Amino acid sequence: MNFRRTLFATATAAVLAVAALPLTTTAQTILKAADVHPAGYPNVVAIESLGRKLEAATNGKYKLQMFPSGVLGGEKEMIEQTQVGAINILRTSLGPLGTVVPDVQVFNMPFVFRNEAHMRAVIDGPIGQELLDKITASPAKMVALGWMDGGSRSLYTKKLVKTPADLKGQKVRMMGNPLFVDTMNAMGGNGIAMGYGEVFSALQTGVLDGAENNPPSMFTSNHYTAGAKFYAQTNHLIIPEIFVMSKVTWEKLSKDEQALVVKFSREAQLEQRALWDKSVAEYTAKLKAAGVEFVAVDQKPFYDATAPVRAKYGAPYADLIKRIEVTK
Ligand code: GTR
Repeated sequence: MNFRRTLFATATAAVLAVAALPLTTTAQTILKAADVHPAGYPNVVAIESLGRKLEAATNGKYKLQMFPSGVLGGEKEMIEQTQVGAINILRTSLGPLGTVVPDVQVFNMPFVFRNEAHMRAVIDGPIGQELLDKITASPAKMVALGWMDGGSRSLYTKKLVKTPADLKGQKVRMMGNPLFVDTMNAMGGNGIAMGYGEVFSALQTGVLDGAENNPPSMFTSNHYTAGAKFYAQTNHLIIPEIFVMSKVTWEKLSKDEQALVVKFSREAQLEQRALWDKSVAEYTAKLKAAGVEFVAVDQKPFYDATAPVRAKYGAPYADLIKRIEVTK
């Protein structure tokens, strides 16, 4: 065999080998997803499933890479990164989103929902879809993909709190949004806006006397090991959570790919809800086993004390609030 023939045969084999490679090794786009919660948390698990389904349905054209535990920053910073397309898919509370999309503030108001079932009925109905559409249509540069459950937020403090008077002088961490600082101040304490990732050391060093959250977050953030041993069931905030895609990313998808994202988002929402209910029970039990005392409190004084917050933030949305109230 002469040299030129060998060379030709080798080159042909190489071309054929490349042609036979599966699509996954050609142009794969990594979708960066981010969450403040750790791996294994319901919200993180559900977004990872969405990613796996999208990868399979597009023959590996898209692959989701999850950045959990706030490694890309707090929710405020992650929202900013999503707006410019540095994060492609973000799961966040509506809390910090309220400073960017004012229309979501109604959902951030204390005691706007009677209970979690009421909140679910609202987000599952026309109001929920309208709000997702408003976020997408706003200048926030995000496409709202779906809702997630965040349960009810209650107070956890180093000293037992049962009434607004017990909160006097207590420095309590709230999410970064003036509405929440106003809420804590109205409830009787001193609201301090702070990123989720800073709360643990602030509790340890005494910068904070307490914080507020749902049981899965209280457990997975380890806040209960930093001295906050009393969980007073005020249920003052029932804030749904959301997951969004950066508009920069969305606009690069074909219509078919967008339809796949919508379909898998719907499934992710349902998956998270099922996991959420289990995780609340599981983490409540773990907190109790670790010595956290769950204390039933009368919500009425906290509800009454926060009326001015609802009046202030709800004023431009009177019709929407009425529709929420009558939702069964
Ligand atoms: C959690 C919520 C997070 C984040 C966090 C916080 O319950 O899932 O998205 O908002 O609370 O308090 O910052």
